[in-house]
Amino acid sequence: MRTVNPVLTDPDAEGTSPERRAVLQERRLRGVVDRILGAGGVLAGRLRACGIHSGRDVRLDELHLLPTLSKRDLWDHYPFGLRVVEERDVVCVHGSSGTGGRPTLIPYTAHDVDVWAQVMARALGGAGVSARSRIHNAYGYGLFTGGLGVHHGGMRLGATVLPLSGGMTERQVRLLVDLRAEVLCCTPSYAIHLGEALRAAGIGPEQLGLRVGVFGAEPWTPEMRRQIEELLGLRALDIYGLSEIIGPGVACESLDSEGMLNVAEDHFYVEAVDADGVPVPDGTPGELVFTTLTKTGMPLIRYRSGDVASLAGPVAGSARTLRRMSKLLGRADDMLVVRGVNVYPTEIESVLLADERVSPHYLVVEDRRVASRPELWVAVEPFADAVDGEALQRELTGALRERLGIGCAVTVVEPGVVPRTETGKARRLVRWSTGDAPVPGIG
Ligand code: DLL
Repeated sequence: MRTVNPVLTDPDAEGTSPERRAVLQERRLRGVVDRILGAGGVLAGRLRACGIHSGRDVRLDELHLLPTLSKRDLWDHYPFGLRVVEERDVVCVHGSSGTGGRPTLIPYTAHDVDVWAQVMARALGGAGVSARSRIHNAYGYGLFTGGLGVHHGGMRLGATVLPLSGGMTERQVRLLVDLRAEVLCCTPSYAIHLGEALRAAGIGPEQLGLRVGVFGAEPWTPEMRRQIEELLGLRALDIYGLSEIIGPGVACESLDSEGMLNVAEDHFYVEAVDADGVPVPDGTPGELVFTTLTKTGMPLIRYRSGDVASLAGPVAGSARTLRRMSKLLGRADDMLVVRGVNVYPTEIESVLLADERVSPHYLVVEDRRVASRPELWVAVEPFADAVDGEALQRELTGALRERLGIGCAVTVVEPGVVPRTETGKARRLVRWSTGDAPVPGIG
């Protein structure tokens, strides 16, 4: 296979040898442990309980022996109980609305924002973005880290950021045509929404200047990638992150990373672990656990992300030496158990969108109205009204049984029936225990 020689935005960080990086990681790990202990809060108490009284007591190759933190710890100490700096050192707060209406808030220092800008600049640089590029940024601006994360990184690169935020699709269509941005940043579901709006307005990809898209914040499959690339005429790359760690830029696919995402592991040390928290070998899916090596506002040691992916080394022979993670398989808590078979919604998406007739508007419904007999429903919208719904239903049911081993009830619904998101993250999975069907026509 041809080796691409990438242009690295930050060659010292992205291209150093793994051995030298490990030395840096360990030094930074000791530094962050000292900062946490010095602050003397909840996190310091946890470390002391494990016999750690100084940064010198930790080693990178023994990090996996420390206990993990999870979202529960953030909720228990809401809003800022895990902060390790004085309030006056906090320059902004981000977070996510979270599930069950419980927000997670993250305090950032100026140093944290600087690290964020750095990793986002690298991520965009790996997608071929340069000081000459225009970035159409349709990630939401707000507490959500998508909008401002891309904004910081784009500005750091010297590119021109167009801060569209989410929504007001008509205006976005207009500006995509008028300003001919080369780079589109938004959630993959909004990329589809924009693409469909462009198509409805009779605007083809050739009338746009788009070359590359950096899409993330929600799960999406290679099949969805194909649809986005076709709709918008660009190369679609995946970006991953979570506000607890920094936001987007924790990991990002580059033009040369062969479908996996380069982890900014000089700032965020990554492990993939099994259900007991024990690291799994490269190539085996596990829950991603992150340790922030340079954060100062709210550093986290061994934070369980809930996200499932596998890890790998760099592409052989590449100048980029960072470890990589696969596209996300799903969230540990999104795993569905259908009559004994474990399956993630993304695996269902792969089967659905491999069928040319199926649009990316679908919803998986886990029907738990009878707790002892959970059922799985999949509502799909075809691209056109003219599709033979019954045949499609039969064939998709067969494909899901054959490829994933699951029996579920596929329902083909009218175009426009599956709820859309104009802003924010698409909802692909609904758990249904009482009340009306989440989509008409199922149940
Ligand atoms: O979603 C940060 C982000 C913004 C990433 C823009 C990429 C682009 P949160 O709102 O805190 O942060 O949500 C984090 O979203 O734990 C994953 O479950 C999911 N997620 C993020 N990126 C991806 C991705 C931002 N590329 C949670 N693929 C994470 C799948 C993703 N899921």
